[in-house]
Amino acid sequence: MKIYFAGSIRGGRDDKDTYLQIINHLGKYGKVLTEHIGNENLSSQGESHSEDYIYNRDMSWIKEADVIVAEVTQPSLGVGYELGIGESLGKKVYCLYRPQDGKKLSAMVGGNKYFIIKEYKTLDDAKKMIDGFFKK
Ligand code: 6IA
Repeated sequence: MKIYFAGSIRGGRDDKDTYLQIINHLGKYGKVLTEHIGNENLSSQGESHSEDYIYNRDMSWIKEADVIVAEVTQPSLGVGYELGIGESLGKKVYCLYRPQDGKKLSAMVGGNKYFIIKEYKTLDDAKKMIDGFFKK
């Protein structure tokens, strides 16, 4: 099982610890192609590769992936784009969202019935949701 995990980079790195924990948990179910997203040293400037290298590598990983799992709490253009590509390629797309006061998930994600969207409060909840998804 190849898993493409998507999480904000230039959109902001506030949730990087959560990404790391989710990535580690996803590792129980398959190979996470995008382990670098949880890297605590990866800043909002991203990796030190060229932009086109990153774009082409990520696009080929999405094509290769069996499933896309995204943490969508921190709004990110890149994550939104990846979700849309995942849908157009017919990939399963599973989104985890942590509701926050005064903020709302983009309607282009929240309103799209193609995506499986799960709201969580704690990391333990998120892990249980992931278990439920992969054990089906
Ligand atoms: O718009 P964002 O940067 O928040 O988009 C984040 C999403 O796009 C992640 O899910 C990644 O899969 C992908 N992505 C975007 N930028 C990068 C990146 N470096 N490195 C790895 N994945 C990325 C960005 C820039 C760097 C050359 C300085």
